[in-house]
Amino acid sequence: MKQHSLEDIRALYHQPIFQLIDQARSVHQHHWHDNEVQLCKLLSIKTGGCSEDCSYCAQSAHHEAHLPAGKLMGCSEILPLAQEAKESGATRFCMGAAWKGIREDDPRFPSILQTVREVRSLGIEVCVTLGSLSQGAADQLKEAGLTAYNHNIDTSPEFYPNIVSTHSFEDRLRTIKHIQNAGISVCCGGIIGMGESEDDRLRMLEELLKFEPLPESIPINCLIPIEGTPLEEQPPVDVFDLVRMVATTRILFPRAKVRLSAGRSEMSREGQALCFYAGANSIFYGDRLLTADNPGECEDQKLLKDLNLVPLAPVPETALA
Ligand code: SAM
Ligand code: DTB
Ligand code: SF4
Repeated sequence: MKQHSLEDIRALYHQPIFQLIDQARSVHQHHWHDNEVQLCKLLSIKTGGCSEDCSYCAQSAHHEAHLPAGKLMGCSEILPLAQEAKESGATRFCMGAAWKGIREDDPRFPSILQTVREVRSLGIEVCVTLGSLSQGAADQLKEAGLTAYNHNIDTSPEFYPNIVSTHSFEDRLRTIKHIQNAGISVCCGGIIGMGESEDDRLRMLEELLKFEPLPESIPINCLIPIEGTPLEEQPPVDVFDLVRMVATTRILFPRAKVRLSAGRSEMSREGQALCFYAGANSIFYGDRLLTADNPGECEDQKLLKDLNLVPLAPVPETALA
């Protein structure tokens, strides 16, 4: 496969924007049905009280206006919500926990495994994001039928210490290795708008290109500035910077789902349409992300309909087995 240097990535990103979008569109059309968008439903199964100090996060116990720690939701509470998500047209159910991480000997782990097994048996893709994972935990999640694990690198390795001090970029890579070793698809991307430079954004893509195998999905989040966090005053991301980021990601990762993630509530319909045109083919669907607002289902259904986009089918049962 062709190797891309940082210089190449910069050249891609900085070309005239219509040229960049044309190139991304052509890659997208070559690899995907260009009218399909995956709808993923998110659920926070354990909210708040997190030991980590990620400066963007509403769930960190380090910040002034942090959310109180909740308890882990049980399988019987989660299952009807997953069923509802499926009925509403979502083809992936993603569950997030505000944890530093989890090990296979944690007393809460069996409940997670049961939830993964049962949600999976609904015939919907299952993704979890639980923080760092030991190899044993990753292997057991695979066995339970997990489709993908979300663990973002969030930014460049150089900028990472500016946003988190309680774990390192290398810790993130170690967990990703465990997921890959277990044979689980990796969902990994980042956030733009935290005060990082353009080069930090591109360095993040360069790091993702080193993954073996490459990420199956790449969430591009725009920072949602949360009151009471150190990043509360960050200015919004310029929509054309986001479009450039989406298009560059599409070109570099032709087979990945590029997920237009946090921040859509603050985006115009036109801005989102341009992101779909430039190669984004997945969204979080439903009026809530983990703790923050997201456009409601009606609004998204209308947007998809107006753009003649249709939901992407889940990967077939046989491919998940
Ligand atoms: N605790 C786990 C972890 O850190 O991997 C899982 C949950 S964490 C909330 C998942 C991801 O959500 C983060 O890596 C980050 O990319 C994204 N995220 C969290 N807060 C955000 C915010 N305010 N704006 C945009 N993205 C955010
Ligand atoms: C990802 O990259 N974005 C989602 C999902 N993975 C877990 C989370 C976005 C969180 C936005 C802030 C909140 O809801 O608290
Ligand atoms: Fe905790 Fe994840 Fe939020 Fe960091 S991003 S504070 S690890 S929930």
